[in-house]
Amino acid sequence: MVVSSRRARGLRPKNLATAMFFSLALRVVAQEPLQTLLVDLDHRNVISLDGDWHYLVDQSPARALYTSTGQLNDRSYALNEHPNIVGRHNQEYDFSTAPTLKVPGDWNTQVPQLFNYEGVVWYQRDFDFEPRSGTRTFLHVGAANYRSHVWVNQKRVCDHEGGYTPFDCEVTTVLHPGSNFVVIAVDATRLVDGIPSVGIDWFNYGGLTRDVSLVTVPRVFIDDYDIHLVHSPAFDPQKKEITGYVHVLDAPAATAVTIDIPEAGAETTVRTAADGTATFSVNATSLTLWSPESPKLYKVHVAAGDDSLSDDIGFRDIRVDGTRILLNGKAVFLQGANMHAEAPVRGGRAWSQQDADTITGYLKDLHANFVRLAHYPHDERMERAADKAGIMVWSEIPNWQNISFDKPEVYAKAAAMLREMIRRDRNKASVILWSVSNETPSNPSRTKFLTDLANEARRLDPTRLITSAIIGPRPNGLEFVNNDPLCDALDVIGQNEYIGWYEMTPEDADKVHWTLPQKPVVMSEFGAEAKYGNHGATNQRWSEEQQASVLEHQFVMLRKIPQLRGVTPWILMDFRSPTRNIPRLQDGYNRKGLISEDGKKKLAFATVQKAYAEHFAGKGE
Ligand code: GCB
Repeated sequence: MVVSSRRARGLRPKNLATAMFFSLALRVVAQEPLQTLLVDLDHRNVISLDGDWHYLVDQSPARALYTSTGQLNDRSYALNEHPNIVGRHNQEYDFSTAPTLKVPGDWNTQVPQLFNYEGVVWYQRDFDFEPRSGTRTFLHVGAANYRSHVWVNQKRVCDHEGGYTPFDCEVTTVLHPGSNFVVIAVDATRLVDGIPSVGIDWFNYGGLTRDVSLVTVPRVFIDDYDIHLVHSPAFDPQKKEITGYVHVLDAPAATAVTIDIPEAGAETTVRTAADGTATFSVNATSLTLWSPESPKLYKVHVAAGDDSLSDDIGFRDIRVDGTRILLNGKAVFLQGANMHAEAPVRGGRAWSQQDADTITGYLKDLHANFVRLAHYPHDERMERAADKAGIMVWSEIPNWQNISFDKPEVYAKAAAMLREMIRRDRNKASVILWSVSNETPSNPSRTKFLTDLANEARRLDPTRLITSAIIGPRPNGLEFVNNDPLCDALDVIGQNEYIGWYEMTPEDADKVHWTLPQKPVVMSEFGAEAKYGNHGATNQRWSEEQQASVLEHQFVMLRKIPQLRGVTPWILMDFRSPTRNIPRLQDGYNRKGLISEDGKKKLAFATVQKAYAEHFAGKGE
């Protein structure tokens, strides 16, 4: 979500008490509706700003970022002035001689002293630029965790809250020919009213964690589109119609927009309405639908005025029929795994093509056709890789466990993150599920918050299914009954449980009985921890044998759930979590991975692999 800097600058506290209040208020920035967000950035010609950035650490209370009265300070490091060694001594920072961090990348795994650092880091780099008349330029940040404040040539161009979605800052009027500079303050401080909130079971990697680039577009340009297979009330395999919209920002009414998909024999030209949107529908005479068996992607060309771009898009139909999930009209069972955006082997936040390819490779090896990207949107390369590999995706916003559900401003943040996630990924065939939350405690304000969010997701994208991972309630003996009212708002129920690890014995699973809503259910988390190489009996905690045994018993239980349509064990790979501190067993990692963080497969990998190869985990109908 991009937040107006005017709003932040407008705060005028009078005394220290008010200053404290405003300082807190700044941490709960009021949200604006989504501002420009360029889609398909990875297919545009950009000037990459990846590479070495100078950095300075601004330890709490972040005296360079905030003034003594709690306002955001536009006149400190943001000015990027150099120290006055000879004359009056008033600048005690200098980016040009400061050390560097690689962008993209978290700061935690690059600088040992910053490993546990969760405050503010200032980034700076110079770049050359030649403005072209009749164009607009945006600074695009793929993701920065958690809040960002961006200045270009000393002028604040935007502020953003949210660690896992992209944002664009318009910089057209602040750039000049020749050398320019950008300063970004990234604040990874956890916030009670943030999303996620303060308590999380993953590593709070800070920094410019995804690509940063400059993108120049014509003055009137394509900022958004949605190009999908027609979603009629009933799926008709003969109806090969592609439909959607293209939005052209600042387009005069009746601007011509062309959508061309040569390989599908589909081409049409339509005209924008007054709001810049051009809706279209075109018959695609020859169209192979996207599926895990045949992940066909088509080159799609979109053009309007002086702007044009291409994308690789798959076309498929996903819907629910009673308790079944239908992909292109056929019942499908989702065999998957959870995954955090953690880089295999290298460690740290995942962002590279190699990271995405390695993770996709693990999933293919597992015979998976599905992945739950927990608990926040991952790097776009991951969805692109899933599109190509034929892996269906559950994508989630970080409404994790305890969130300030009673606060309208927090709802605004969640809604903005949802919109940013959907906008970035709505043209990816692999994405079939939007998840609004994970394991939130049931109460009226939470249920209203998440129901509203689910409805918002459905309004924005009626072609996909809406889900959430539900936890509890506590079992009554061997009876597990899900009567969470949030389920009414969902198309597919995600159900988490840890029988055999946090509760009961692994064998108890064989006798457990589930009562679940009459909707398709994905068992979205289950599993146990094991340290790779730690061998022992099946009843020995932390052994690979026990982890495998827990999963075997899980499959016995899962097969008996009539409406089970998918499984995603927790989790594909061990991941860093600062709260997991048992020496020698955890050492800062959640060890429920089927694979260790350095890429070694535990016995449980083979257990799941076999279940998937034999389609033992469950059936599509
Ligand atoms: C859960 C959470 C997940 C944790 C996992 C665990 O229920 O959804 O984020 O990491 O359990 O390992 O405890």
